[in-house]
Amino acid sequence: MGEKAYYITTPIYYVTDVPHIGNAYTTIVSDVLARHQRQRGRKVVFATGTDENAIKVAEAAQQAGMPPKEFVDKLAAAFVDVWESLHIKYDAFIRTTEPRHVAVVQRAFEILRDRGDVYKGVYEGWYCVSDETFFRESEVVDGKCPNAECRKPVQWVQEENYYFKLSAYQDRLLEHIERNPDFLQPEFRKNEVVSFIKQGLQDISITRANRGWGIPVPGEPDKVIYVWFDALLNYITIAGWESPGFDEIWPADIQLMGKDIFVRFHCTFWPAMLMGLGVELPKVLFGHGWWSIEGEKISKSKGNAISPAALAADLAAMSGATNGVAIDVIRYFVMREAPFGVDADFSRDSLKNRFNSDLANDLGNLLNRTLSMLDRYMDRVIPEPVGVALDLRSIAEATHKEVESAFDEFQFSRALEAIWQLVGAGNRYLEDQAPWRLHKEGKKAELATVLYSTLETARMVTVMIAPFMPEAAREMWRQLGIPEPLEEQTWADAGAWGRLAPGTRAGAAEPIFPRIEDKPRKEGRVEEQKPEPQEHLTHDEFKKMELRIAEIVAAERHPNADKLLKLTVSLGDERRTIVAGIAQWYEPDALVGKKIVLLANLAPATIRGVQSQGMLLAADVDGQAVILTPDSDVPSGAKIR
Ligand code: ME8
Repeated sequence: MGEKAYYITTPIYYVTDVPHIGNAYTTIVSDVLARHQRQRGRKVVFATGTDENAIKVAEAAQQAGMPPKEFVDKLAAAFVDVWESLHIKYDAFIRTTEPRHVAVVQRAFEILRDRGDVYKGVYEGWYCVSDETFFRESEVVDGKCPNAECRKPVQWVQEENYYFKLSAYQDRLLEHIERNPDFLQPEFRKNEVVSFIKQGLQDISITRANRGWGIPVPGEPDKVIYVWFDALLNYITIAGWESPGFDEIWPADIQLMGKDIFVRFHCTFWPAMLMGLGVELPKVLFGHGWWSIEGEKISKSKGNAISPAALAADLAAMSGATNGVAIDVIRYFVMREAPFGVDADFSRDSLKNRFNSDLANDLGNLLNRTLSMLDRYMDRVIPEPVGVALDLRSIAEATHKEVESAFDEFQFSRALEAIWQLVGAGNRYLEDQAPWRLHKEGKKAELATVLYSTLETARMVTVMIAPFMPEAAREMWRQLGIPEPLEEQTWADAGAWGRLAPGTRAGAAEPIFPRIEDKPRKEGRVEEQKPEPQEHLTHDEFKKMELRIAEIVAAERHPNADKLLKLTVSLGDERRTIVAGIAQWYEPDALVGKKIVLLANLAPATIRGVQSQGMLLAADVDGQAVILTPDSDVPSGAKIR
């Protein structure tokens, strides 16, 4: 037998519409996990697909005025395209209308019928087409679906149908859950499952009258197989059930889904079906939380079922990042914003904040500043370090272990937090070691160690974040100038300090995550003030001063004066050059990225041949200048009042 693959599944999505950020979420998480496991050297089978035989799919086709087959072909192709655009690299894609799947479903039906697990009866009860779920009378709420995410009217159904003997599996299910503590995750949802099962399981109708769409019951073409019986089996169709090699894929190592389809379908019906078929149960079923958008439920009727690609396009336009990087930012955001398992909200503000602080500032700075210094001081050639930055090295090694254990516990946001602590440590190290000073003082050996250590940190970070942001990581890798392809880097490489080869030439430093700048806010109305006593500045006089926050985007020594620096500052929507007399206390490289207070409407003046359009404010501490910076992140251009 070959090596058992690490098998990851997503739900297969109904092809009623193109994917939105909600479906994209489960698929992104699965992709991140798959990429990480590939780095760990596992053979991975990551599967996703489309659920096409549902009544609601046929209804959606009708509404679109298309024959159902044509409709599902079109939408399945749209799913494939969207996944590709989101950098999803699956190993298998299944459509439930494929003959290989139809054969599995019919065969499973026959086996269970032969065993007596499937029997004929008359079904009379409520059905929700939107959720494709049967409900008991006691569950229906005012004639509506009891699922809080749905609440659509239910229909009364009366048909001769086949039933699956779910009730017979109650005790075995509870026993399996008890004996396998990792089977259902997160822990808090397991309790929900246990109490649902303990309430008593009823047999479940698994056929419907054939209305021209679905998988026919073998030998009874007037009936089709219930879509959930059909859909759940996709997971073993992909693995090649009853074919040689099945054991090399099945059981699934983790099956991921939202909480909406966790308890009833994946934790009850599915394992009972597998028990009936004599197939091993999956190792882990994970029911994650629910995303809302700007505090509201995602729904087509509200028009907020945003496509992730549209969100990325907005982000790219706002920041100037490439589209591919913007996609990765969306991936990063959903993985970082909430611990895996709990509900979360998607808001454009929080996306923008995370982009600016985590990516443009923290990660961007680590790479960009270091590469610019490498360019200026060492002609971009990675130096041979003389010593080892012991603290940084031990933080990097500890981070590597922590990320690995976070992945093993499916705590992806914790993995990212750990990586960002390393990014922060790298940035602090740079500040503390002040390579610009080492350069000035001619301390070549120390400078080599500092730049090498920071770049080595950036290398390790790049490999660790590659599963989350594959394209951005590739761009970082390119700038680091490492010749071996990023895709070939193993998880061990990510944790092994010292792999960065001295002597290689890095690329030019180009910002991968350009900061999103807000337009300065419009001035509000200022209330009338009483005249101030003469010796003070009047309010009107103060009002004349235009004090604003600006970001230093470039800094260099003044060509004609030792004590002056020439700074390029950004006010959000404009850039200016200013000349500041702070060269004795500040190195130009240490200033880039800092926010300052600028007197913006000072008359322009030419100082030693360079025109200065404003004045930087600094405190005078015993004759030494200390520049003023805002206490928290303030957009460039913001007015000071
Ligand atoms: O239920 N937040 O398909 P579906 C988080 N075909 N996740 C969300 C989400 C949200 N707001 N909206 C959707 C089906 N999802 C069946 C599955 S499997 C054998 C059959 C994700 O198209 C989440 O994974 O309604 C949820 O479980 C799934 O999409 C539902 O997709």
